[in-house]
Amino acid sequence: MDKILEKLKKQALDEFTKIKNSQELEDLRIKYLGRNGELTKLLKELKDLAEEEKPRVGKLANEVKLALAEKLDDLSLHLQGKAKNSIAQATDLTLPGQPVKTGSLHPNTIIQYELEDVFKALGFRVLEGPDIESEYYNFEALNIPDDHPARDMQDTFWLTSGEVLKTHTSAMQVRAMEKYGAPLRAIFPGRCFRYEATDASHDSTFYQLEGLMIDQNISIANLIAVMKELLKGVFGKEVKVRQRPGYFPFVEPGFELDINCLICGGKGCSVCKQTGWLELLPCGLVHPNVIKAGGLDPEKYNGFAFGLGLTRLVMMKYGIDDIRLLQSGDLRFLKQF
Ligand code: FA5
Repeated sequence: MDKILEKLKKQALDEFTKIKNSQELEDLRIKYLGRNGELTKLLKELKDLAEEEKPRVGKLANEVKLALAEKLDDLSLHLQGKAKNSIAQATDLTLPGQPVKTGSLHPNTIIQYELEDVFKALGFRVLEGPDIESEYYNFEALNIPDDHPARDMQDTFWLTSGEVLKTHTSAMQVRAMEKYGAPLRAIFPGRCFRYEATDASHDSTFYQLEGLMIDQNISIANLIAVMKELLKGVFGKEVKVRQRPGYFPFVEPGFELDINCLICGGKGCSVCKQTGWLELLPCGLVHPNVIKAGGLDPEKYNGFAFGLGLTRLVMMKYGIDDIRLLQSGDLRFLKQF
């Protein structure tokens, strides 16, 4: 038995010298020390030895087992060290960094951030509202009761819960007054949803940026001054605009501010529906009923509001002739910004 053990030890240690990787190491561990390994089998035979032989041979067998296990552990550490070294060698920390491909801001976001800066400089705070809105804030609080024909002006996505996908950022007006009271200067950029047939200037999902100023003695002159500042901030130059009366139940009086179409220079195209003008900035003085819904006294406070078509403004700024490109997710389009 002594000779068999010595022979097995030598054979195993010889084989261990040829190990090149951790898989081979594991295979040899199983071959000699595994449950059915060669040494394990010999150990099982110890019980058949004569009683006086058992202690000596048992001790020797244990020494062989320990020697093999120790050698395998050493080899395992050696292999791990080699793996680490090869990674360290492959990474030369003195080399210059490789450029990482990054995304870029969506044109809508670029203009939204620019406008936020313009308005923050004018003392406006930036607020955001929910996309799923209650019927109350989207319509009723804005002086559009259930049976009012103005509800038909906006084709609405109704949810089975009775809520709506926000059709306009005006839905934030009363929420803001309730939360911040007066005086108040705030803008609410946000995504809007309408159940509309799409064309070059209409999408079912688009962005607006609402502005609201509530204080004492606010006039149309304040409104126009802010509108001019807004357009100057985006275009960096004077742009041709026209103002005409507009009807919205939540303002009185109400206006539409149209911008001369910058796609065709006012000659007429599919974006401006051949009129040379694009409806961009409806606005007006906040209706007393809306001020009341916001928890404020309309005898004391008044204000103006506007609902900028942010997506259309982006089109004008960058000369984009189809609104649908903006939500297309087409990288060839997006990479240009
Ligand atoms: C409104 O949504 C009012 N809440 C705006 C308002 C606010 C009026 C405050 C008075 C005071 P209107 O439905 O016209 O109004 O939409 C406002 C702007 O959003 C439009 O001028 C247009 O630029 C843009 N818009 C409307 N529908 C779409 C659409 N389907 N696709 C892209 N832009 C749209």
